[in-house]
Amino acid sequence: MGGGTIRPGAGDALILVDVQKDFLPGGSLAVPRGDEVVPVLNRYLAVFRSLALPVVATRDWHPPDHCSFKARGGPWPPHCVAGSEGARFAALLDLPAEGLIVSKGTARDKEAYSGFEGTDLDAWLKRAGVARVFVGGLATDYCVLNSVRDALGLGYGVFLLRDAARAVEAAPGDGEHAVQRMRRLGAATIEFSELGS
Ligand code: VGL
Ligand code: ZN
Repeated sequence: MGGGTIRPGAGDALILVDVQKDFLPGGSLAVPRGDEVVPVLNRYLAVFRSLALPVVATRDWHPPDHCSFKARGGPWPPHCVAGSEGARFAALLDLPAEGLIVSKGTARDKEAYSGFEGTDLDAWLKRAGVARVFVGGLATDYCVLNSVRDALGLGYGVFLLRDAARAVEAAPGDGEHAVQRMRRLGAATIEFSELGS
């Protein structure tokens, strides 16, 4: 595999953020080139699975009248309504059956960009002995950024999977700014070729 220097091992977990149909091309809140993260995340998934390391998939899981939707004065078109087709994970994502699924943004009147917000993700990771998290998915400038920020604040080491994240870019440069912010906060950025095995 890679000739890199970062070797996932005991205490590491992979977190896939919101790799859901509504965030892919054709979806109601499509992230430009969002589909490109799927094959790359599958490579990371294969590594973590081969090492029997924990995998977590977060999902946006909104009620039909969520406060982030335009009809309620929010910034977004309706997306990832709980139980809908658009809320399903990308069909080609090789999610392990034993992985943890974390639903967020489930309360009608509360936005939650971070997978840690209003969920038991932190407790689950701590129980599993996780100290470092490898984070990729959608979108770099929203849910990835907020999840990485919270992970760092909670004391985890964080690797942002730069080749497995894409940004909404509501304003041009938002994705790059988010990456810089995550770096300033203490995240390391890696790509698959840097992973040792
Ligand atoms: C997200 C916008 C609205 C995300 C979720 O997953 O990054 N972005 N809801
Ligand atoms: Zn949302």
